[in-house]
Amino acid sequence: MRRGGVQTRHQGAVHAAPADDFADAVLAGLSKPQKAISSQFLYDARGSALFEEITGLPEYYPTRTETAILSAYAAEMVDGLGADGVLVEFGSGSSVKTEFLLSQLRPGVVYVPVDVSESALYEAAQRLSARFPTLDVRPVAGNFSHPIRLPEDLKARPAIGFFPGSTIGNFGPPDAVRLLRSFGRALPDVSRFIIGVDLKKEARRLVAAYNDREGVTAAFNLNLLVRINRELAGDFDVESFRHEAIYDPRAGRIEMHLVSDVTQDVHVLGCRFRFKAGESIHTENSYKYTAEQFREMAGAAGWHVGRLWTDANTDFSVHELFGFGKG
Ligand code: SAH
Ligand code: AVI
Repeated sequence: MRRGGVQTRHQGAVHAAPADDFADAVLAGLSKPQKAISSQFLYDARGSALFEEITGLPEYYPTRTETAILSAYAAEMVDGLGADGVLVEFGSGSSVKTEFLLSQLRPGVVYVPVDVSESALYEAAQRLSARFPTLDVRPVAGNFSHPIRLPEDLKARPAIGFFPGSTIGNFGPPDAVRLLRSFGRALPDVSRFIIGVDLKKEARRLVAAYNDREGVTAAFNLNLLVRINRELAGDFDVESFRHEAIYDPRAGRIEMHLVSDVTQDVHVLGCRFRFKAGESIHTENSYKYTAEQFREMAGAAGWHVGRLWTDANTDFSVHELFGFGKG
């Protein structure tokens, strides 16, 4: 590992991207015929901690598989990025995987983690600053679906964008293309982009990954109701809802739902919402793409496709893309 003598710096997170309003999203989402709340709201402090627990579960293969790919090929992935380089990570969470890339980078590099979860951002920034004393960490708190503006002094520097975890899978094809295009605009011209994408596989393994035996994914999903009760004066009887994860083979996605066991009324910010027994709130999609499908989407978003790294079992893929300027 190469480290120099520059002082580590990380200030508080910059709110460069507006966070979506939780209250608006919940009130609008519970008013739809199929109740739905965007998965970005699963990540309060408890949700981020539960997600970290998920990453260690035996059924949840994506994290360990992608980690193995990154640890084997990190040097190739960041080769050529010099001391004036910038690493921008979208949905950085705990930034654990990032350490593989950072270990290969030179002193002077700036790391910009972007995440909606402030607790995850701060914890990661502190850990990374301790481990990489020369790293300049500049956290950005906010929704990466909104246009992200890099700090002025970084705009013209060589950059690598990093989007691991198959978080792109939480977006269906049209939204995924929009997001990839917007990341291209956020990054300086002629950037490289490294992105992890979970691959299609048999339904049984997928369903197990989102329905673990210990019930951690259930707790992660149900925590959304706990968050609504706490932050939005909700009165969800959390015990009367259950976690459900189903695979829709036609859409090629896992859907997470919170299903009401009984007919009941729930109140949020003084508004009443009726649930029939068996009715659900749709809380997350997790699309599984083939490598070819993903490359097509990346091309449609204006990226040029580069190298592809996978594990021996082809469970997970990490793609290299090249940027195009500000088109
Ligand atoms: N990159 C990490 C974490 C993946 S979990 C890994 O690979 O393990 C998804 C992360 O994206 C969470 O930290 C969550 O807070 C963040 N996230 C989800 N939706 C987001 C959004 N719309 N804007 C910004 N961050 C988001
Ligand atoms: C962050 N995202 C890609 C995870 C996924 O697999 O869709 C979130 C998750 N949901 C349930 N388990 C993990």
